[in-house]
Amino acid sequence: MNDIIAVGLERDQLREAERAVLVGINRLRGEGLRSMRELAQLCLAAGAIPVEVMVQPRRRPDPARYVGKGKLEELKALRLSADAEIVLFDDELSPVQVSTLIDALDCKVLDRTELILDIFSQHATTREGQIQVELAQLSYLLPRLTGKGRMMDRIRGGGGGVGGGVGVRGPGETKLETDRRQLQRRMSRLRAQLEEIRSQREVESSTRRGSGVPLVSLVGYTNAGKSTLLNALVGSEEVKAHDRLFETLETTIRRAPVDGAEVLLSDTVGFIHNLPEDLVSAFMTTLEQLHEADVIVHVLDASGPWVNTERDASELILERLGVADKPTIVVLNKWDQVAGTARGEQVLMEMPDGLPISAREQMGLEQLRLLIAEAAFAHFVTLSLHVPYDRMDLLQLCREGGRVLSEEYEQDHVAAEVEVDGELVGRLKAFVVAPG
Ligand SMILES: Nc1nc2c(ncn2[C@@H]2O[C@H](COP(=O)(O)OP(=O)(O)OP(=O)(O)O)[C@@H](O)[C@H]2O)c(=O)[nH]1
Ligand SMILES: [Mg+2]
Repeated sequence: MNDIIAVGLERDQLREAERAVLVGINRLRGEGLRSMRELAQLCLAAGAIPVEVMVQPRRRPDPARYVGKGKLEELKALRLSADAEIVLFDDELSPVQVSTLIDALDCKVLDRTELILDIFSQHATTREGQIQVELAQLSYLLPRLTGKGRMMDRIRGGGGGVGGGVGVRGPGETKLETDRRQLQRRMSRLRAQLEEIRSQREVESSTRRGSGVPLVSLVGYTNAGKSTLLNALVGSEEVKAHDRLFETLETTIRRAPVDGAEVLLSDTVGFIHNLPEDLVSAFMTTLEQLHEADVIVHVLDASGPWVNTERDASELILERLGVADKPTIVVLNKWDQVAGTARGEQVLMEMPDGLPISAREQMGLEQLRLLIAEAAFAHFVTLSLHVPYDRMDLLQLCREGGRVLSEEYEQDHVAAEVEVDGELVGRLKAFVVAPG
């Protein structure tokens, strides 16, 4: 695990971090390994250190204990010898499983969904993000509040004392102790607040639509390099990029130059395999602007061994969001890592539709800009204009909402070729000349 640990946590975080044993079952050959590696990365992103891994080959989890009876004994010993405060399970656990596991292991027991929720709550910075995370946490907890207080045991971590740590952030104890009805009231209040933020966003987006600037959305598996790519295309360090899962939670929109024009570029929350249902609905708002995207850029980490699986998982989510039909450009990012290797060749053969780029090394970005411009302005019309010098404002409008392909300054007008759409076409009518 050392290679993973080295990249995830800062030095001072390492000292205080809790230690975790990771547990999973290997349903299909190989798939278990991928999933466990991802669980280790999630663990690091949440601020804990994976110290031991246990994988039991079986078709499905045991309904009462997740693993088999003998394996649970082994796990107990492993947790003690590894001196770990947390045992992390790779699937969502049922209340019965949680109860049995806490009794047997006498430590903090967390599942994959809680881990993701924990990371989200650490990374949410805007009010909207925080509300969404709290909503997701509450809807995860609600069906699990069975009255036996097991949930609290689990959060407190068996007899392990209180205090901060993984899986404890978020709604907090006092809120959990209140009854279901109060939780539900809290949830409807949060939904109302979200609704308000959403209507505000409606206003903003209709202003944007009026401006006619195409919206290009970067999507893809978490850690694929979306934020790095946004920064590279915008030409500044706008968004934090970090080798950590779910670094970005909130949507950022920036203007970016492409081949003689500008587009709006948006960065979004990363996708992950088995995205918990609660989170899918909670983050719908964030992902909703994908419906408005004119073009989607699907960013893949071509250097990782799981590029196919990650592409499938992301495409599934795009389908569920109802945006799979939009014009999509697939980019094979981190190409600097695989250029000229057999691995690179294989990826190219399997994904001939992918454009190899490196966001970090700024390779292939010119071609990507061309592809984006082509897709974003596909429905625009090209006009040849003679614009009088006292109507230069019109050319400015073309620049903002479309593209100025050429301009020549002549005696009493500017001869320009522009690409525009919408109402701008009508406003330019008086100045259109026959081409040539
Ligand atoms: N070698 C290499 N590394 C890259 C490239 N692009 C991004 N990275 C690295 O990959 C890691 C993740 O990059 P991010 O841009 O944060 O990824 P993201 O898709 O925004 O991730 P989330 O916001 O967590 O979903 C960072 O350590 C980047 O430096 C690239 O072209 N080549
Ligand atoms: Mg990001």
